[in-house]
Amino acid sequence: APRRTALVRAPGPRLADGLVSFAERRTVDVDLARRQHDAYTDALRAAGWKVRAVASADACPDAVFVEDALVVSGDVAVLGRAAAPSRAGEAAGAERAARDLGLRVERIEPPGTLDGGDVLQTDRAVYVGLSTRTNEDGICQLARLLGGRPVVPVRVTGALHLKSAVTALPDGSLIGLPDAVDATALPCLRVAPDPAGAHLVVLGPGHVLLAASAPRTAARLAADGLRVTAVDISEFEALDGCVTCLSVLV
Ligand code: CIR
Repeated sequence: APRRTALVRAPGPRLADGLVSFAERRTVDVDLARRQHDAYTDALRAAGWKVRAVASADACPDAVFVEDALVVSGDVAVLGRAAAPSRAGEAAGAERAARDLGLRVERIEPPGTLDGGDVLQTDRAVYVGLSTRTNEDGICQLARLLGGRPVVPVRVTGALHLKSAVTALPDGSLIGLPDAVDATALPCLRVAPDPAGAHLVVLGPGHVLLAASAPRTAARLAADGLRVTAVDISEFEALDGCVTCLSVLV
């Protein structure tokens, strides 16, 4: 039976010190971020997901972006390897959470680096961003560990991670910002009408979670017949985060 567990990690006390490479640096309101995180997990619960907390990593400001620490495919959890030194301490809690779920744990070894935010899984393929965070060696290791699933590297130039620019709809088709990536590797990429992008989480059949910053995309997807839940994640977007990075759906 499919598990329906969402792993999340609550924002830590140092959230406002998180890394910023693309967003314009501004002060992060940590209390507001906590409320936004609560609303995000409420949306997951309302869609039927059992929310489980990953142990906190309070020394790591970016630990809330839990999807970067592990990639789950079937019964395997691959622990990422952070290129950003300040994020190295996030792996231990992610590993414990994966073991608690009964997953087989594998890891990306040096010199490989890989953030889960670069790993976009569809039924057809696993697209992996070649980014400032994920290198070729990390992609090759992931391909071996996922044993036989087709892995397609995608160069990412205009975003932090592949999934900050491109995600998949419930039918597996791709949507996002073609100018932020090498779109030649991405078949039939639908252009998201919101300049901020349109990363989304598939909550269930025909149901997607979108950031409130993508209202035009939300309207179009609703017109297509999808059920759209929108959440305001402004304080995470200020730290280059998006809806995908706040959870790992197992
Ligand atoms: C970082 O730069 O690592 C964090 N401030 C943001 C990580 C966002 N993660 C994601 O999109 N998967």
